[in-house]
Amino acid sequence: MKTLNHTRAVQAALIAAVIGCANTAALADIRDYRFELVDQTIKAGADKVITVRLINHKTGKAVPGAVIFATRLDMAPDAMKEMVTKVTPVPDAEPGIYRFQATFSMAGRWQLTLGAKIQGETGTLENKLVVTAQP
Ligand SMILES: [Cu+2]
Repeated sequence: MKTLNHTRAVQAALIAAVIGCANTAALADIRDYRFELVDQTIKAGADKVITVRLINHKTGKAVPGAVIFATRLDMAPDAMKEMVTKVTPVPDAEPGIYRFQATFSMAGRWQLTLGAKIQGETGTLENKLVVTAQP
């Protein structure tokens, strides 16, 4: 009886390990996605629109319907992390395309941080993109 219980415990541990692996695999899926800048540069000034594309880089397909819940735009790439500008989402025109309006008060490199949830995927996508504002 003791041996049987022991075997069961080992089986339970193995099942737990397998489930653990499955969870890791699901979390890894979120890494198949990324945002890409449609234009690497933008004109400095008020109310400029940044356009990004969300793709699954395994399939190469555009991904519509992502819920973007965190955005930040700052000049961290030019050592001005404290220089932050407000980011306003603009309703997306085409599937897989996401637009954000912001004021680029200064020429230089700006880092856009996006947090997103993707339909059917566990976990959160976090992406940082660097856009250059030109004078
Ligand atoms: Cu600056």
